Amino acid sequence: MARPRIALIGAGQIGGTLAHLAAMKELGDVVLFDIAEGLPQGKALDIAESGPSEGFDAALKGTQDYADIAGADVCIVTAGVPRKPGMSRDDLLGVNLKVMKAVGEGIKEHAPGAFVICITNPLDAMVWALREFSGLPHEKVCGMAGVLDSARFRHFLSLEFNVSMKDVTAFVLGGHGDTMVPLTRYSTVAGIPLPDLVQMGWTTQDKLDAIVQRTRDGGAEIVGLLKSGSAYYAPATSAIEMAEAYLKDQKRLLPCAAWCDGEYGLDGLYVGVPTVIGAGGIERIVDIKLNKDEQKMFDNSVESVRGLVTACKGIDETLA
Ligand code: A3D
Repeated sequence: MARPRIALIGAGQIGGTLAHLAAMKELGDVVLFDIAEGLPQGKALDIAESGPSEGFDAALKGTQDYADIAGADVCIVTAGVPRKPGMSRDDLLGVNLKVMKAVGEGIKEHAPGAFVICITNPLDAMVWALREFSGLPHEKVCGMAGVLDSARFRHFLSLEFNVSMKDVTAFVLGGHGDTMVPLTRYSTVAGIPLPDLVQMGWTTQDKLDAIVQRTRDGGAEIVGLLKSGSAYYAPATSAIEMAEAYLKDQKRLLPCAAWCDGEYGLDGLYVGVPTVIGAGGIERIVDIKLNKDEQKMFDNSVESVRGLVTACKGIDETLA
C-alpha cells in the first residue's frame, strides 16, 4: 500500500517542525509548500538528510507549485504571518485572510479529498474562511488550538501538583485566544477533578485561577520571550496528534475548532469544542452541558469569533 501523503502549506517555523515530526513518526510522505523560493526545498532536503541517522522511511519534497500537493490525505496550513510582541492574534486578520484565499483555492483544485487542519491565526476565523474558500465538507476542515491550549494547561497543572503530565487531563472550550474557556471541573489528575483537588488542599483556588490565566496568555508568554515569531514546537506537535488520529482512524477525543451547527446552541460557526477525530474527519462533537458561569464565558468567546467572521466578510465580498 502506498504511504499516505501529507501536504504542509507554509514551511516556516511550524511547517518545518511539522515536516520533521511527520517524517520521524513515519506518518507518510511529506510535501512542503511555501511561496518563499528555496525555503521548502531547503527544509525538505535538510530533514531528508536526518533520515539515515533517525532511520525513517519518508520522502520529502519542497515546492512552490500547488500541483505537487495532488492527492494529499492531510493538509496542515500554517501559511501566513505570525504575531510580533505587542500584537494580538486578531491583528493578523487582513493579511492572513488573503493567504487563506490562495491556500483554499489551491486545496480545492489539487487536494479536495484531504483532511485539512488550519493553524494560521486568528484561528477560528481563518478556519472558517479556509473552509469557505476551499468548499470542502465541514467535517474535513478543522483548526488546531484546543490540543495546544489544553497541553499548556496540563503542563502548568503537572508543575503545580508535581505529578506526571501523563496523568493530568484538561478540557478547554471556545475560541483560541484571550476568551478561551478552560473548564476546571472537567480537568483532572487521574480522574480527580480540579475543584476536588482544591478541597483536598493540593492547591488553592487563587493558584488555580492564576494557572487558568497563564494558559489563556500561553501564546503571548512565548511571543514575549522569543521577541520575533511565536510558538512552534508545541503547536506542531498538537497538529501532528490530530493528523495521526485521522490517518490511523484512532477515534481520539481531541478539542479542536470544529463546525458547530446545532451543537452548543450554535447555528453554524467554527469554535473550539471537544470532538472525535477518526477516518471520517470530525466524526462527532461532544456536546456537554455547561453551567451558568461556563455558558457566560463560552458566549463571550463565541461573540468574539463571530465578530472576526463578520470582519472577514467585510474585507472579502465573496465571503459575504
Ligand atoms: P512563519 O515561520 O512566519 O511561517 C509562515 C510561512 O508562511 C512563511 O514561511 C511564509 O513564507 C509562508 N507564507 C506566507 N504567505 C503564503 C502563501 N500565500 N502561501 C504559502 N505560504 C505562505 O510562521 P509560523 O510557522 O511560526 O506560524 C504560522 C501561523 O501559525 C501564524 O499565523 C501564527 O500566528 C499561527 N500560530 C497558531 C497557533 C495556534 O495555536 C492556532 C500557534 C502558533 C502559531
